[in-house]
Amino acid sequence: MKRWSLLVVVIAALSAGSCAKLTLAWADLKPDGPAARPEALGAFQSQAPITSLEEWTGLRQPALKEALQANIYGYFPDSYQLTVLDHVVLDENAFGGGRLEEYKLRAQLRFGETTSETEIFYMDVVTPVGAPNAPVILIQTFCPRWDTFPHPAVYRPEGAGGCGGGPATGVMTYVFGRYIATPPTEMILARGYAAATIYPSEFAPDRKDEGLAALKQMSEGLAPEKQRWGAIAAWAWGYSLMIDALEQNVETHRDYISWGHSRYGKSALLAAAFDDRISAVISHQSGTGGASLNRQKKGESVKEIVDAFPHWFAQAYENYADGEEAMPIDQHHLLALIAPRPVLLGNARRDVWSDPNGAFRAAVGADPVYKLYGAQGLDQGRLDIWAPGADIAYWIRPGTHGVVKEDWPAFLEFLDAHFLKK
Ligand code: GTR
Repeated sequence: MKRWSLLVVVIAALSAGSCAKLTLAWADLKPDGPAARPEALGAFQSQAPITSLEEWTGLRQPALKEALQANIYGYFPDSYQLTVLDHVVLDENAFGGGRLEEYKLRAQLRFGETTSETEIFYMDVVTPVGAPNAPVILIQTFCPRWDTFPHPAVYRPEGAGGCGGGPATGVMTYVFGRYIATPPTEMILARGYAAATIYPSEFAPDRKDEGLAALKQMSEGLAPEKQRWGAIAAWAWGYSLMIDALEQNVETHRDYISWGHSRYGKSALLAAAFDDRISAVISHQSGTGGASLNRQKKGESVKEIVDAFPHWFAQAYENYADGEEAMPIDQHHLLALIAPRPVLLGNARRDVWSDPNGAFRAAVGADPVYKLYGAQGLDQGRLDIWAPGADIAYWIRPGTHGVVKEDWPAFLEFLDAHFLKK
């Protein structure tokens, strides 16, 4: 596909939701709306309230994971195996001080008795020179990886377009911010972090028909059709695959941070909830199906998201379109499963479509689980008190949906507060 036509597709996809539906509304900076239900540590299904950490990890965590899969995201594979088909160093000194490597990957997965495999996909990793064990920020975005890490050695198929480049980059960044397609890799490296990226559409396409077909092909052995995984779950699994690739032949433990904006903010949270190897999460403007509560929300409803993106979630989520009150779980449970690990929830005041208040209410709802671990949890009573060292750090800035110039400095401040002290 030519660059301009791909750009049109990307902008149309993005505009279909948040951008076109931006209102002139502002998120209230005071917490607003009812508390998250059911309480994270309260009675749940047939379970009595949780009174100890043992009960939380032994009983409640598995019940919540089951409920999230059954009602919202669909099921992860029963088992899987990643194969590194190739691994090469592309440049010993890229982006002003990073070792750039490329991995060629494929995963075999099993649902029930049926095995399948993904398409081949690629991962690029840039690590600060001389710091092979630096914490790694795992990045997934809307853009092919040659846009995430623009470097002549990063594989770009003949004639392939992308999100950016030339005037197209100008349009994208004007609408969605300086870092929408390309993160500040030099800044990330200079602060002592490595970064890895995949373009998850390579194995779970972010397009309705192709996406649904690929998701089905990969999970053919799953019996209940309505609980087949959606792309958000497949992308979340993609974060685990990235770690698997990075862990091969490595003996030292590294910290991994799942990073995602918007739809990938949803999957970055889900990845951490299901994969303990993720040490922290940066989930920016994740909205519905991410950090924002389903019940009594402002912005995008369950009906709006499942109508616009039928390939993102399990069909079971559609049961709650115009019926959010009937949901047995809500998004504070997703955040609670990440406890006690640090999570940053990024928001913007004019991005009411993503419901900053609903995300704050979810953070308040997850907080008792952090406290159960003896962690500090949320350390702010309003949306606009930035506490990067808190375990649930809630960031809100002026402006709209996108990744703008003040976002990455805030993300790195959060990481420094949690990882430099180690
Ligand atoms: C929108 C969608 C949001 C958010 C966003 C994005 O269209 O309504 O839930 O995920 O896309 O990913 O940019």
